[in-house]
Amino acid sequence: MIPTPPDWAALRADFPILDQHVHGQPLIYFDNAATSQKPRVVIEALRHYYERDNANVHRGIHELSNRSTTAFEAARARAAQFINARSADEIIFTRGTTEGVNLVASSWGLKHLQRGDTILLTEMEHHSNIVPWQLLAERTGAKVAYLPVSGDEGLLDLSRVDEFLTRGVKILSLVHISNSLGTVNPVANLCARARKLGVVTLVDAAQSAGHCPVDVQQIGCDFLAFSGHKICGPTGIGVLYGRAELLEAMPPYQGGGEMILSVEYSGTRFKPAPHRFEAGTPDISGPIGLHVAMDYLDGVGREAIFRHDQELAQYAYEQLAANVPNVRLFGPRHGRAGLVSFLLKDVHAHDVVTLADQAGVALRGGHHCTQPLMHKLGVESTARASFYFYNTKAEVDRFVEVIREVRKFFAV
Ligand code: C6P
Repeated sequence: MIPTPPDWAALRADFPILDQHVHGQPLIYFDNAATSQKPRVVIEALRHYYERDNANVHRGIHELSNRSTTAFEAARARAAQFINARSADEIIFTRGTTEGVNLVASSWGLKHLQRGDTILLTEMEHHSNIVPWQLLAERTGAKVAYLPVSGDEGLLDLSRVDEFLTRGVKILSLVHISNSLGTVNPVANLCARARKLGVVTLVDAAQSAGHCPVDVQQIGCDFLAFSGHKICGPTGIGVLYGRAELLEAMPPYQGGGEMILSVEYSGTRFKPAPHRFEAGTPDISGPIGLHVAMDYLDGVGREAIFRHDQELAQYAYEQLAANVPNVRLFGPRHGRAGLVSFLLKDVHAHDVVTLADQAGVALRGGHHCTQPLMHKLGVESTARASFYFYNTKAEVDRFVEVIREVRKFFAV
């Protein structure tokens, strides 16, 4: 049976922020890779929490604390279901993808890495999946290697995996969907190859978790991190999945309240995972809002979202290529996720983004926290349009028209 496609226009109406003018023009929000907008149900959930249920979790015996704790732990169970983890105990709440990677690098990394070991990344990683490993390498004497990316199409050079994925590698940490290129990496395949060699794996799902089905058992990774704010949830909350066997053997990341079984002046006994990794009062409204966001997204259907975003990106790519002379496009020609990175010859990306903003189109310009990749591509920055399910083909048409006007303005 062919599923009925979602009513995209009705879904768009769930996002109050989209209904506004910017600089006198209807807002076209194409900066979804930076952060997504929030549907009314998520905003309402946060309001309800603060108006009715706000209390600290895991501590109080009173009604409001019980309500908060129940909602907080229900969000953990929902997050496990969202990525098909085997248990809610495999879900650690973090501040976002960045903190998830840092947690693994600090806790697992300091315990397991030593001089001469290799941390394998790819050349298309976000800084949050480079810098924590470089810090760890400095502390342990391990080295960092990068699986190469080939050409402007920005695909991983899979012919070189065997050369890089060797027994000296202790962890392979790679991005699922590139935020600069839109490349979708074959993470299940690479994790399977890593597992055969006993290499631990981490998947950065910042750009995938809310855009396509993500199943940690099918991917076969040991860790996976994502951010709530990119998947219709609040800022300041993220999820780190860790396979139970690994989490149980990992030391705490931070010390403080909530993560202990007992404390004596002489030492401390820690709670099991995941609580051992959540010191102090957590973000409570964050998981509650995220729970509603995950329900909302799965109500829409992440397969349908992926198809929709892909279609918009492919359309945008082709329209830019066909109608804008002197445009340089980055990332795969086919099979890209929902974003397009580009440059106009002799025009700085920031100028493109500034003029687009005047026309009501929100883009992002810069290195997108992938500076090494930009240098590899021989540029300092790109302009980027990134889509979500509430964006429309008509908006892409208007965006292409605006980019044509920008080109004319700069006479390139
Ligand atoms: N990319 C972008 O505009 P945080 O900041 O922790 O929520 O997410 C970090 C992160 C990690 N990995 C990837 C692939 C990402 O895209 C991001 C965030 C934003 O592309 C901000 S630089």
